[in-house]
Parts: sequence; C-alpha cells; structure tokens
Amino acid sequence: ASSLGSPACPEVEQSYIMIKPDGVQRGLVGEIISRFEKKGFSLKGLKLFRCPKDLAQEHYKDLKDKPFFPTLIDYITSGPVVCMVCILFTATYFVILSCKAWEGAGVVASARKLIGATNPLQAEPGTIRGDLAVQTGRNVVHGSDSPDNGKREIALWFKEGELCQWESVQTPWLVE
Ligand code: IDP
Ligand code: MG
Repeated sequence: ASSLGSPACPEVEQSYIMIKPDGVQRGLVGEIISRFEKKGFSLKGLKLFRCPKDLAQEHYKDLKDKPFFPTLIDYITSGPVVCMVCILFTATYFVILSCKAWEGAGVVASARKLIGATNPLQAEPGTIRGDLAVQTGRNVVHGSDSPDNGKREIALWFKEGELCQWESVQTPWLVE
C-alpha cells in the first residue's frame, strides 16, 4: 500500500538461510547464526526442523536431474536442519529512513558471500564453508541465490505465523 511498492523502494529483501544436518550434528549452529548476526543481519524466522523428503525435493527441484540429487535429498533429510529468514532492515525503519539508505542493501548476495563457494575447498577462508567444511556434499549451510528464490524458499519452509516482525535496535548504528 505504501511507497514500498514503487520502483525506487522495492520490497524488503529477505534471504532463506538453512544450517544443514551436518552443521547441526557438528555443533555449529551457534557459530553459523553468529556470523549472520555479527554482520548486522536480523533474524525474522528461526526454527529447528526435521525436513520431509517431498519438501527437500521441492526446495532443490532445479537440481533434480543431477546425478547427486538422491544423495542430496538423503543428506538434507538425514537429521534436523535450522531454518532462518535473514533481513537487513525492516520495512518500518526503511520508511523512516527513506529509500536511499536501503537501496543496494542486498541481503541475499551478501549472505552468499558470507557462506562462500559451493565447494568448501574452493571457498575463501573467512567464509562459513571456507572455515568450517571440506566437501561439497557436506557444506553445512544453504543460502538463497536470488531475491526471487528467497521468496520462494521462505514460502516453502515457513508458515506466515512463524515469522516475526520486529525492529532491531542496531539498525541506526548499521546505516547512516
Ligand atoms: P549452493 O548451495 O552453493 O547454491 P548448488 O549448486 O545450488 O550450490 O547445489 C545445492 C547443494 O547441492 C549444494 O550446496 C550441495 O549441498 C549439493 N551439491 C551440489 N553439487 C554437488 C556435487 O557435485 N556433489 C554432491 N553434492 C552437491
Ligand atoms: Mg543453489
């Protein structure tokens, strides 16, 4: 309804981030969430969840013809995952700030940089996969690859009542 819909003020971008079963089993939940928090992202959703096979298949449907698809589905459904929605600033603050401060925020692309390359041996040190993993098939974390996929994935993994609207007190200290 508000100016949020105009081209200069696009919708607030959100990324779907997921700690995969190996990250949970290896006790890396706190470490991984901490990296997103320290960057300045805010959580809008968070849950521990045992993913059913059909959801894993839907989430990774673009990869269904790959030879590793069956083992990928086994991996993702092998234990609980931690599902997260990460945002940069909430719409409320965005309106107060005007569009300028928000433009280029790019939480989706920035989260992908924090996560690092798909193959952890090629991921830069300092990234989550670069620091915490050694193999593509056990790369500890997922992050949406585009804002559109962020929307698609959040709708798949979260029900509306599970997401929380709130304003982080750090926002005015993250953006001038
Ligand atoms: P991404 O997670 O970095 O976006 P994608 O190419 O979208 O990487 O692949 C999705 C997931 O599928 C990877 O994170 C990894 O868990 C798994 N995967 C991708 N390529 C391979 C492979 O060659 N062998 C085993 N698993 C793979
Ligand atoms: Mg991907």
